[in-house]
Order: sequence, then structure tokens, then C-alpha cells
Amino acid sequence: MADYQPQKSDKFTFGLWTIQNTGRDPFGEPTRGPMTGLDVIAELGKRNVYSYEMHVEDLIPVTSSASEAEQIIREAKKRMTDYDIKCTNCGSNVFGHPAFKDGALTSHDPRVRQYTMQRYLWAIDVAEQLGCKLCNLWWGRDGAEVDIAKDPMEAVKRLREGLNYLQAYIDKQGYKNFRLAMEPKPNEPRGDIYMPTAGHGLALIATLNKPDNCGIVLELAHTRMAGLNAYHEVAQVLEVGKLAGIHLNSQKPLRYDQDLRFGAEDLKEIFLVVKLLEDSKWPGTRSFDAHAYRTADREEVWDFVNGSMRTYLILREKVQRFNADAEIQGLLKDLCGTQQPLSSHDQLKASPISPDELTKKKLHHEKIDQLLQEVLMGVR
Ligand code: XUL
Ligand code: MN
Repeated sequence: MADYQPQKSDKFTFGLWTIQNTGRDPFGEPTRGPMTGLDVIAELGKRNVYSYEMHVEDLIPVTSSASEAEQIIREAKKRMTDYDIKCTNCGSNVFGHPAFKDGALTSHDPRVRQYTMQRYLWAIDVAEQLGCKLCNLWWGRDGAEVDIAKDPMEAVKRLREGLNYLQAYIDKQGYKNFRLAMEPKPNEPRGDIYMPTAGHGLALIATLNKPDNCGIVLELAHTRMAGLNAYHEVAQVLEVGKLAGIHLNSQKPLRYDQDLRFGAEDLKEIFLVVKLLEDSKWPGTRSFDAHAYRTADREEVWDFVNGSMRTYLILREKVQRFNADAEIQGLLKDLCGTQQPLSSHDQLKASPISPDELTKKKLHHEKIDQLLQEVLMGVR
């Protein structure tokens, strides 16, 4: 029996914020104490986590002096070496401070937009110092409740302008292989957030000055909050080569942002996502963006960390089992048919095709789905 122990080569990642989460919710105070970013880095490294992601403010308090910030970066680098852990995504928290109460990149106030840019430039500089090559933008406050107060076409222009401005900075600084990403989310904390799904994000990216340098960080829970199919969204972003990162977690559809531990809901759907990532040999990190239940104390947060990785490893093994199952593969082969290029338009028009004949083809959906369930339930 496999022991499902994570290895650095599994490329697991946690956001610093996921561990720092204190269990606060809109109706209740924190249920566990805070933890510094530096301590989170060390503790994750010890547990064979490959890398961490952060908002720069998770590591360096905004109120730090220049010398304090340098000291924290020095110490972070030391812990990264001591515990063999990398930084693979560094964005900025442009949603927490009340200055961002009506948006960051899309605020009407040019001073708020400039302050937002300052924060992102800082994040990009710190990322580069830590050897991190991705800055992900999650613009949680860029949305609206009072739609008449903000022109949504202007908002799209401002998001585009923001991404172009950051790209120009990366080019000016000569930061090699440094990429940007955006993370779609439909709502929360705003009533509606601009760029609610992966499709919206891809459409925005296509209009940037350097579209090839910007990808999508896709979060499964955000897709489910929109009531969409996470498997399909991941597939589409993967297929166009735009998957810059993935945030693995669980969520009951169409509810508030639950950020449940990966695997706590929707086992079949996340099996399919793991299958996609593994079968396509996607080289990115497997990042968990969730948090421990509010009922967990500081110690139990590590149960959440271990559980997330263990679930991924178990599902990865289930994928291997599924792929090696002769009966399942036989059914799939019959079901999926053979790839056949379309004949010429004239040939096609002249070919007799009987729809009644087509209807007779057996599709085995009952059987194949049951077999998948049995793999997942551990009896196959
Ligand atoms: C919020 C969310 C963020 C981003 C990072 O729902 O997913 O934690 O991943 O800013
Ligand atoms: Mn996320």
C-alpha cells in the first residue's frame, strides 16, 4: 500500500495566506492565532512542500521600513535554502485596505490606481529577488454592487491598462522569463467581480500588448461559485496553453467562497481535473488555495495541509489505475472512435449518411460512469 508521502518532485504549493488564515469570517472573530510568513515558509518546507505563493504583504508588512523589508527578504531566502522551498507566485493584496473599498485597478480615483500599481511593482521586485517568476493578479475589489456608479467598459480598459503597465515594467527592468497572470472569480468580496470566469479572462488577455506573456491562474472553487464545470474550464485554458497556475480546493456550487480542503466535495470532478493535469503532463505547480475549517486550531492547520497533498496523491494513483484498466480503456476506445479528417466539401455533400444508423451506436455511458465510480470508491 502506497504511503502517499509528498515529495518535492510532486510540486505541491500553498499560499502563505492559506496557512495564515485565522478562521475569521464575516460573522465571527478569529478562532486561531496569527503566524508570520517566515514561519509558514519553514513549516511548509519541512513537510516537503515544493514552493509557496504569496501576496508580498503576507511576508512583508506594508508598514515595514526599507531596512526591515530587506531583513525579512534576507531571512526568507535563508529559510528557502534551509528548507529547500521556492517561491513560485507573488502578487499583491490590493483588496484588504479600505483605500481599495471601491476597487484597485478599476477605481475611479487615479491616486488609488497609482497606489495599486506601486504595490504591484513592489510585488514584482520582491518576486524577482526571491527567484519567483510569476505575478498573479487577483483583483477581488474590482467589481461593483452599484452598477450605475462604474462604467463596465471603462473598467475593462483599466484592467487592460494595468496589465500592460506591469508588463512594460517587467520589460524595462529586463526581468527574464517573468510572467503575469490573472485569476478570475465571479463574486465575493464584490457583488460582481469583473472578469468572472476563465473565458472572460482569456478574452481580456487576447487584447493585451503582449498576450503571450500573460496567463490564467484558475481556481476550482471560483468556477464552481459561478456554477460552471471546473473540468471543462481547466481543459479549455490548458488547451490554449494559458494555464499559468491552478488553485486546488473544493466548494459547494453557487455559494459564498467556502475555500474547502481539496477533496472535501466533488470527488469525481476533482478526479477529472487531476487526470487532466497528469495525462497532459502539465509541468506547473499543484497549488492549494483553501483554508482549514474555522473549528481547527493552529496545530490542526497541518492536518489540512497534509490532507490536501494526500488527497492529490491518492487521486493521482486512481488516475493511474483508471488508465491501466483494460475494460475501461476498451470501452473508452469504442466510445471515442477514431480521428478522421473531414472529407472535402464536395465529397461530403455527395456522401449518403443515415441518421437512423448513427443513432444505433452504443455509448456505454451507464457502464463507464459506474466503473469510474467504482475506481473512486476503491472497489476496483
Ligand atoms: C480569493 C483567492 C485569492 C487569490 C490570491 O478567492 O483565490 O486568495 O488566490 O490573491
Ligand atoms: Mn485563489
